[in-house]
Amino acid sequence: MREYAIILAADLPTPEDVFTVVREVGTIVDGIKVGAATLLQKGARAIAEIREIVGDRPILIDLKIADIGFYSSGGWDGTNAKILHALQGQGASHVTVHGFPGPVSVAEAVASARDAGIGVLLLPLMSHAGASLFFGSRVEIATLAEQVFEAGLQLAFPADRPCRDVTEAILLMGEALHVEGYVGPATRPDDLRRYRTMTDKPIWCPGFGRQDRFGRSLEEQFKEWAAIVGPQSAAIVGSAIFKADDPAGAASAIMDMRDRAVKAIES
Ligand code: 3DU
Repeated sequence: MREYAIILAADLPTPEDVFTVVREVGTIVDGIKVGAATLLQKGARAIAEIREIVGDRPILIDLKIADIGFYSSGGWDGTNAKILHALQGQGASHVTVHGFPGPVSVAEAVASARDAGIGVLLLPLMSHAGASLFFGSRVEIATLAEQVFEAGLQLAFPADRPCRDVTEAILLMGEALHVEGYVGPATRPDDLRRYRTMTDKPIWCPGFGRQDRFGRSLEEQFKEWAAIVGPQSAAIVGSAIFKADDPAGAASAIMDMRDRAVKAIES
């Protein structure tokens, strides 16, 4: 995948609207994010149809999977495995998975996604207002280690790394379980900095434009995002592209903003 990728969140009300914008913008941007609403309406075949338009660009399926993991002698047999099995062979490259259901749920998602040839992006925090209410709750590293042990998993955590809250516990779990990357809020630059102290993996960031709460322009947001997360990253952009009068023009302008932000870092 391209460094500093721009991913279109194709969150439109009908599959027809989704395909109109993907045809218009899908080869300008670096990848597409497909939501649960589109899959509910059109079925998993929507992924194959988008794949035909965008070639080998990444397609992220944003299901935010948060169900049980269950391991028996026959292997992983919880609901997460069933969801990921249903995605296998459809053309998805990445899927989003929640971390708060705990290590067994995430371990099942990572193992099942790997079997399906799909990369897991874990969510340690979200971009919307109020998201830190629960994600910011205190968790001690000893509690995390105890729960992992009780679940029968063998995971190694860095001995010198304290854990402050749910967000950090999910990041520690993601590193120990070898997820492919994370979703991180472009609306919370301080938290993105915190992610970068804990992982070198790709961070895919939603929250550009309408979700910004600092009064930054899109250009300023891209500059800050690129400087914090570095090349192993993606910006997930939805309404700033598809709600524009000219989505193709808006997408091209955003690609230019990204290029200027990267240039500013490199110069
Ligand atoms: O605000 P936008 O229109 O650019 O859309 C953002 C997209 O990113 C949307 O699909 C939403 O479901 C997703 N997302 C977040 O906004 C925040 C998260 O923490 C995770 C995903």
